Amino acid sequence: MTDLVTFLQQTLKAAEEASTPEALDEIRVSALGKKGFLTEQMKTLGQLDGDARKIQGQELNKAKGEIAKALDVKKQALDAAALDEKLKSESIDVTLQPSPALKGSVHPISQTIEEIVEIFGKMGFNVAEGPDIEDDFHNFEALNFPKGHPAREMQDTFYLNKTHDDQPMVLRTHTSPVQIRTMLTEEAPIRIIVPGRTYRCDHDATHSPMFHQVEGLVIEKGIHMGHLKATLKSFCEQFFGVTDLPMRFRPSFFPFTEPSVEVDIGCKKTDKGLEIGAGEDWLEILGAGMVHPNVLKNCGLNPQEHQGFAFGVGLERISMLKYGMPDLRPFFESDMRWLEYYGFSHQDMPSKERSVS
Ligand code: 2U9
Repeated sequence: MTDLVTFLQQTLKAAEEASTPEALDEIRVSALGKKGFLTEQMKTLGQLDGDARKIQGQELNKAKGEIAKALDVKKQALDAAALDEKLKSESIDVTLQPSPALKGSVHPISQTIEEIVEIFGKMGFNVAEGPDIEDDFHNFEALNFPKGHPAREMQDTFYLNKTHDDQPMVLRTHTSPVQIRTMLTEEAPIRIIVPGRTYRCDHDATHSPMFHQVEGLVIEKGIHMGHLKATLKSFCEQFFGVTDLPMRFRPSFFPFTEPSVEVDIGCKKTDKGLEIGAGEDWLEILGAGMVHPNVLKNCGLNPQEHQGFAFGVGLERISMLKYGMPDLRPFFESDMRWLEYYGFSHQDMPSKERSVS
């Protein structure tokens, strides 16, 4: 008993005098730890009998409680003193320059979309948008891709589990379903461009499973290939900033246009890079054609009465050509260093005051 009283007094005194949290921990371990004094005392209770065991047990528990409380009180006092000290030593220098605000930049894809919207806006085109998840009718059927037609395989498709009206749902493989929706709901004349995300099951150094397109559609009475060529020439000259840009229209095939063309611009490939508008080389930049009569019929138009042209361009590809970007992959990696290097400031964005809605 005397041992316990002495131990308790000494421990409470040590706790009171402790000057660091580490010192308090040491006291806690030597008194209350697994091999601490009080724990060892508890183990000897079994050797006592009856009342003696009961009294000694109560004394030990009381001592434990007092020590634990003293340690907690001291811990709080030490913590408060440490905080006081820290606050006193830390002063704020109000004369320091504020750290510069983080400035974002415009992603090259957004910049390119804005530039294209600006150019076509001046030619009287409106911007149309639609859903990324489409049904089979709008993505394929209406665009003259009949079921089981091998042309569907030209566009490796992401199919979703969901169906709508028993039709498979897909991630749109092109922005063309938006043109179908527009033709089904709006009267001719129609002049739209459709920028947006598109998806194909394809992933390598030059293909990303998600990429961007801008497609265009004009539906008007008497529209012909001459209008298509003039529109695309004007677009390419403005976009690449080259007058009298050499252009080549090569016959091609798409299910939704007839005749169809692939369009090249003249360029020169040098050690230093690509010079657009000069030289003997050709670079493919877009596809186009006259809207197929079946597509017009699928949208309730009479091909004898209405004609139209359409075109499609891959945004990553023409951004890379225009801004000399060597690799497709960083477009979607969100690496801030790439964005700082290739991104645009908001001042570079074309005017927001334009004729498109
Ligand atoms: C409707 C009718 C016709 C859109 C067209 C292309 C040709 C074309 C490619 C360019 C690069 C896709 O991203 S890419 O791989 N596109 O070559 N697109 S004609 O024709 C349409 C669209 C909608 C109703």
